[in-house]
Amino acid sequence: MESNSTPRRPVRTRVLEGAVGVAVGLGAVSGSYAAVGADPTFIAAPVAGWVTALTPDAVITWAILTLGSLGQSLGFALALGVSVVGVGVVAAGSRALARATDADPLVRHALTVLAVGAVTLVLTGGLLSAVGAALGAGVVSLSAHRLRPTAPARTDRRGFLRAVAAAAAVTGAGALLGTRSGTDSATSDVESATTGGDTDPVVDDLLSTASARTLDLPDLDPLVSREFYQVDINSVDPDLSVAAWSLRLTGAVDEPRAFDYDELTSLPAEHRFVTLQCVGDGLNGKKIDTALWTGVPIADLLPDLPDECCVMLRAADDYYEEFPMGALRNGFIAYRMNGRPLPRGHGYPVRALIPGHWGEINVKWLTEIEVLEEPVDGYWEERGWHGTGPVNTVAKLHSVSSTGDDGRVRVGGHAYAGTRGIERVEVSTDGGTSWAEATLSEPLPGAVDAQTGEARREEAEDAWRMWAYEYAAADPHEVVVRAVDGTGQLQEETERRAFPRGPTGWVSRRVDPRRL
Ligand SMILES: Nc1nc2c(c(=O)[nH]1)N[C@H]1C(S)=C(S)[C@@H](COP(=O)(O)O)O[C@H]1N2
Ligand SMILES: [Mo]
Repeated sequence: MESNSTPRRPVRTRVLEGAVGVAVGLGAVSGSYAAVGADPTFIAAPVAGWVTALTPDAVITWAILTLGSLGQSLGFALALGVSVVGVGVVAAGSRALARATDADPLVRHALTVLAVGAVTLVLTGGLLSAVGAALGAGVVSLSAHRLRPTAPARTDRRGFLRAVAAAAAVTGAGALLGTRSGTDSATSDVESATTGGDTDPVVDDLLSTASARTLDLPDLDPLVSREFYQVDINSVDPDLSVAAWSLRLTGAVDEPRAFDYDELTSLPAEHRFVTLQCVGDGLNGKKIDTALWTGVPIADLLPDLPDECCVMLRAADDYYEEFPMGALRNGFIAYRMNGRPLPRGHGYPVRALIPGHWGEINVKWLTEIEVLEEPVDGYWEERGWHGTGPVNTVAKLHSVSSTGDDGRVRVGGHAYAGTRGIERVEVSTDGGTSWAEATLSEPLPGAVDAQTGEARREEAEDAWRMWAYEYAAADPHEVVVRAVDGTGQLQEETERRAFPRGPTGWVSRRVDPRRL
């Protein structure tokens, strides 16, 4: 037996013990994942929150612009690593403590398991997650150090190898179990909405109209996106229950109020096609999509909003965005998407849709509408963005193909100008010297009363259109596109990057007809 009077332990032993600690950490993180899946109580979720909070804003902005969703994955990978090492240090520390007190092998394990469980519980507030972490840690710790009373307290190479094997096994099992339990409650797939069989005939009708008005070009999303982009500040999204959810009206109001989910959904509902675009989108990027949303207009939910300058929307992920009251008055509170409950990643159970404005104020997991007397900065504005305003006008170019007829080229894409609408799209096939008008898809239908199916507007007030243009060309040339919005204003030509007010410029692309 060792005692605490033995001051020096061989370096090799200490290295092996540290490595076993990390393996125990891996077991704990995997155990937590096996128990709760991609849930906010998964141990890496709060750690990811700190990683984001401690990362300088300039780095976050750079990551959004240059790495896109890869940046988010890297951030989460870093959080996983920090969690593994952090729990590993706790495990190794508790073991060292047990050794110093000459505890017997069973007590040493128990102390490690308890320490890991307690730390996980404190970090996540999730009992199930803590139990999973403790079990995962226990399995690895037991593999490294056998329970026999005669077992040496020292970690040897064979113990270390057993720990690595156990950690690998627990990680594999965790990945399998956790991924199964952590799947989204709903999906934004239009396919599954339309083939679900239990969908609303009014919704079916609107989605069929959208598909009939879609211009059929290769590589292009239809008018209702097949997959909707997702951008938010979370590595693990909130997982809210309808029963516990409520929407509070607070701040500069005569009387604060709250609505629960039943109250909200018992109000007359409306279906609306709405496009969202992220202010961090690339000029010809794809962080722009359209869906059919069901919900309640703010004007029906809160007809008597006070005459203050602004509002702050707050959400369950501690996200907050401020913008003018006028924009909220035209807003919409959505709880269904393409005929299905709002998917978790898009704000389940309820999100805001603010016509014509950048995605960032379309707050997901919405819990509070705070009326303000003075403007203040929201989450992204505190980080240098100015993303609360109306979107810029843009025509994207995502489809270039040969029509099949010799020497004929067809180009196309989507065009969007928020509530200003698209008047026309112009295409140049000579680098911007001469321009021709593209064909536009018919506008999507306007808002529809969900009960009666009656139209409340003729055309969607905040949705993209598709454009297409066909021409003859034999030699390489440069295609440029630009949109004119519903007020007659031409899309801004000066190229500017997304930060801080959204990208501007005309999309152009070199086309070689011989390579199509
Ligand atoms: N609660 C919450 N709402 C949010 C965000 C967020 O991080 N948290 N991100 C915003 C941003 S920047 C955009 S572009 C849109 C994206 O909506 P989507 O993920 O449904 O496409 O959500 C907005 N709403
Ligand atoms: Mo965004």
